[in-house]
Amino acid sequence: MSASASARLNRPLKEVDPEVYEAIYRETRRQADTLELIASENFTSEAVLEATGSVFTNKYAEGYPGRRYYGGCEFVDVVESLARERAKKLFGAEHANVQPHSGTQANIAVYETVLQEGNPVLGMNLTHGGHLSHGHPLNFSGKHYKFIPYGVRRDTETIDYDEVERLAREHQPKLVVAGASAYPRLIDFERMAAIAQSVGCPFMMDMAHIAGLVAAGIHPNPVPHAHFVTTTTHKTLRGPRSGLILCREEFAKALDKVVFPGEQGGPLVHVIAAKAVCLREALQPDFKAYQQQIVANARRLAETLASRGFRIVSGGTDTHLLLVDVYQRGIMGRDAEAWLEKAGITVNKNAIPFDALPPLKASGIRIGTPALTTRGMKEAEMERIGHWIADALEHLGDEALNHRIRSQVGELTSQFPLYTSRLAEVEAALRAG
Ligand code: DSN
Repeated sequence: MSASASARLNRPLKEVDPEVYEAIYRETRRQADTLELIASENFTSEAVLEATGSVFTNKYAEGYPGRRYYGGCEFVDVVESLARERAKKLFGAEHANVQPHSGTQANIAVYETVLQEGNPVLGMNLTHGGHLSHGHPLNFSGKHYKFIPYGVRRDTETIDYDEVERLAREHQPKLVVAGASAYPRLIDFERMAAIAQSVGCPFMMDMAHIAGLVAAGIHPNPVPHAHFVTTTTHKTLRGPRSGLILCREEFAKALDKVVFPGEQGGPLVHVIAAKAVCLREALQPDFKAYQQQIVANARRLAETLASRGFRIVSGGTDTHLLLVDVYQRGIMGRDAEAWLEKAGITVNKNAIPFDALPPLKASGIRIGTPALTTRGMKEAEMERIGHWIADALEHLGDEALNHRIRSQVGELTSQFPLYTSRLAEVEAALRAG
């Protein structure tokens, strides 16, 4: 390489693009200095970040290991095979496809594998905790298939399996989909599989939120019960932002063909490498302790908020997340989210079952513990945070109090440092000008 080409390739980001460099720095600071309680977020390891930022981003690799449409894929094959084998081992699956770029793309791939346009499908109602890609009318899923939504019971706020059974009998679906993005309770996989079987269709479980809990064996595993299991890899599983699909061998060929060439071109090999890393991390013994702590933390947070008079949807949690009915205290989810953000506490507004408010206002907030548990926080910290949330919401508009909570949040986050070497490096560079 000529000296000038080498100089061009090796210029650091802060010189090439100071605006992006600064945004990355500020985002790293934001993540480190606030309390991240968005249930679907987490902090990946430096190892995962390193793989995500690797030279595999340069590589085209359409096809699958050993059958590519490009030369130079021998090391791509290594990382994709590692990711596939680790995913199979971790979840006890017969087949894994690690190429989907996201959970939604993983779901679309399953739909395309087993459904024809317009087929009836059962999926959980978004407003009861489901996901956009489980049949929302504005989403691909709702536009191309006839999704029939099921939900939770009014009294228990847990899935109404009798309703699922009744809807299955009535609509004879070609696929039953389970899984949720705001449901704090265990899902009865056996019952859902039996319902699908009773009408002769496959059962798909989207375990995006709970994949880490499942991997650690502290949540029932859907794989023995479901024909397809989809997931994202960046939530409780703590990997890069991406997706994957597990399925039974009988569907492997058809599914692979739908993912490529059916719906994707070149896979994101750098992200597949990072998925391999996170799956290896999830196979280590300490991952189980981490996942157990996530659940213990969510429970303590729920208990603390309940002790302050906040209604917890379904009365508590079995998982990493809880839904708080803030509107019962006269506060819209939208306002709670904004006010807590000012105090350095990041949550998201969320519809609660049978919500009287539209989704952009929402009666609830969703709170999750995967990210703070990654930082090493335990029950004692959850109790403090629960009281700060209650204090802030009980005194909505009290700027002085919110400011005091923000300072205490800052003190707490500094005791649980995050991405310190990254921050130190950038801060040294900024000081040096
Ligand atoms: N948007 C994600 C969540 O926050 O749950 C699901 O895709």
